[in-house]
Amino acid sequence: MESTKTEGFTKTPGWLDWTAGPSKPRFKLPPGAVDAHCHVFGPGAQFPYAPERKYTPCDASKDQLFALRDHLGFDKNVIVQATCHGTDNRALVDALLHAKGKARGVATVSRDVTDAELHAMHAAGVRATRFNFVKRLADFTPRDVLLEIANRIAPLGWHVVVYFEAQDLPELYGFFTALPTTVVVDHMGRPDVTQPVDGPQFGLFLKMMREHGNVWSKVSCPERLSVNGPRALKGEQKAYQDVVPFARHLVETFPDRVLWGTDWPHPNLKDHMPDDGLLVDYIPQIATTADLQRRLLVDNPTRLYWNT
Ligand code: 0GY
Repeated sequence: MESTKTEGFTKTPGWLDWTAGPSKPRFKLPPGAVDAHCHVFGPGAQFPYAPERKYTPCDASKDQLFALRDHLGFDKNVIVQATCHGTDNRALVDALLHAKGKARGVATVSRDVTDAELHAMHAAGVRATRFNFVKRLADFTPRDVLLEIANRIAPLGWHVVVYFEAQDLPELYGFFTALPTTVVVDHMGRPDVTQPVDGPQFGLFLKMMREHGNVWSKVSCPERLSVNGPRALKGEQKAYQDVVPFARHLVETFPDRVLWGTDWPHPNLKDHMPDDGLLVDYIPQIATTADLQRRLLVDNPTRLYWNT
């Protein structure tokens, strides 16, 4: 696998490219394991980045993603539309159509998407739409528009994936818990891991999961949430120790509503680019038994994304 350039576009200054030649994980993934959060970027020459994007990444193609999948030992991918492609889902759909049934997708759609477009995306393997509330990544969309979209996609059996910062959850809580579909939260709602697991911030997230059985969480992105991550990377068993209690608590409390993904090619990381092999080796720290690992990596994503 080779890291790439971005043909025809100028990368955001300071952009960290994904790691070429990741290590082989020591942790052997169970058969049928799904990387349930990853992206494709372009290639920009074929699938141009959206004019409204907030960053320009390095290219990360479907073939490079599939090579990573095989190298790490995953069976399948859930590819999530990244904000650098806006509501133009062509790169995502192209990847799905070339995945031989081994990928499903999370698209981003606007209110003027047609029923025919939704059905075509469904046929390609899209099973969800993503609402992004992270202000550095996406412009504000009114809640009534998002609700309208949720009501359009619900009859297809799709769900909604949401991405937000923990400090915004109090304001978003009512909206999330009124959505008519399953709601999957990216990266545990981005907790501040210097605060306690049983403190008020993560407590609100736990309350949402406890009281709303349709809410799921990705226990992904320790490299994004960790404060001491880069240093911890030197000892793989201890990698991202400060994030472990949060993810492990979710896996053990809600074993049937958690998902895990690499987040390859890791957009917008500032300090370090993780070795995806070491990220896989983080999994047994948060899912400590074979049963929890199978639910997290196989049963849950298969039920959510491959049931139709
Ligand atoms: C992630 C995280 C990020 C980016 C996006 O769609 C995106 O651009 O989700 C981020 O910058 O935190 O899940 O890939």
